[in-house]
Amino acid sequence: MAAKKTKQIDPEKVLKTIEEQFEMFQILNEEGEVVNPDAVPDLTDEELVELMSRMVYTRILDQRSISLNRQGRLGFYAPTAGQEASQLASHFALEKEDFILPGYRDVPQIVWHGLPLWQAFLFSRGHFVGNQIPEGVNVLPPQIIIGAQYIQATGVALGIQKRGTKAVAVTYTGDGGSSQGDFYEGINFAGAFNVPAIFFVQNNQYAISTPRELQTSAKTIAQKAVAAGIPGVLVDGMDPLAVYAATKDARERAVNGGGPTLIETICYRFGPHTMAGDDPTRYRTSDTDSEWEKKDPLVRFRKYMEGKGIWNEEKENEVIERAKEEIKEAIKKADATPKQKVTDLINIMHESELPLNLKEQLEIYTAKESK
Ligand SMILES: Cc1ncc(C[n+]2csc(CCOP(=O)(O)OP(=O)(O)O)c2C)c(N)n1
Repeated sequence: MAAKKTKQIDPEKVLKTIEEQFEMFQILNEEGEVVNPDAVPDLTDEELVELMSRMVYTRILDQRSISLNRQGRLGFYAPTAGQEASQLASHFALEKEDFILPGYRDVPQIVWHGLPLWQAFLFSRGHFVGNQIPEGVNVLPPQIIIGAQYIQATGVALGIQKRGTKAVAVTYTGDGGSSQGDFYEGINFAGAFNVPAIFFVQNNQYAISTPRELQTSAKTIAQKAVAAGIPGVLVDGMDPLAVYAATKDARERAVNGGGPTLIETICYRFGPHTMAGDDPTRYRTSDTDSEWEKKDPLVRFRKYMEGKGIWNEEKENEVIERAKEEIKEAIKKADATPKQKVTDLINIMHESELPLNLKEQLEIYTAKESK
């Protein structure tokens, strides 16, 4: 018997239709010109100056951190140059009561959210004081397990929802992180419970040496939001105004009961993956580097700000000098922190009574350390 004819669905057409919706949102082009006037966010000149100052400061922090690492004065460090718009303009759209769940490269956001810089340096050294977040600073320590912070962010957002506070949980991972199971579980659960969360994928083109093209055959990472039933946005991550506007919009939606958003920021890290020894020249060409250097978020924003008459070399130098001074003080304070001891690690683990085996170890190490 001949098969009954059913109406044919064209899955390829469905996919294409979805992909076509994900155009990259941009406000400032590479020349710092406004290409999307209706979308320019409502920021005062003072706020624009503050955002530019933070971006310049963070570039200096990156340069200083790299050289401190080379001198053996910092431990783990993941460079941030190139990602300032993605990191700082997104953070600029947040409020103090929002919670940030960073990845290891997202130290700038948590510092601007209130983690003292000297503690960030201690985090880099693997010192436990680096992870003792001051009361009232709503950040979690940087996550090393790729993608794990997505599930935790959903949990934090669920907590915010249950408390009924007007805040969001904001988390960041990379393009590589979007291949992890935790990524899908996090956004799916967040969608199912309609929690106030913003999920960032900073697509800096590489997961260490693995190019974005090998992570997924999806044309964009933002479109993965569709399967979770939540809004997804594709943003030029080298454009501070676009990143700010997209984040502000997602935050508004979240605090007003509209649920989570996935935001993919297209960006590039100018430096190596970390200071632990990868050599980007083995997986990227200098032509690719130069193409992305033209998109540098600092250059683009500087042009825009100078065009408005609210930024100049003198202002920039002031920020650079202030950054250098504060970094010097912060590293001094980190140096002055007593070295961590084995007994510290045991003592900070348990609030209540220690289990027997740890009690024994505590005695052994207390004796050793007192010698
Ligand atoms: C679960 C897990 N698998 C593997 C690693 C090792 N690892 C460290 S960084 C990294 C690449 C992450 O790339 P991406 O998510 O794109 O972030 P980026 O470093 O580019 O910001 C990997 C695989 C890890 N830390 N955790």
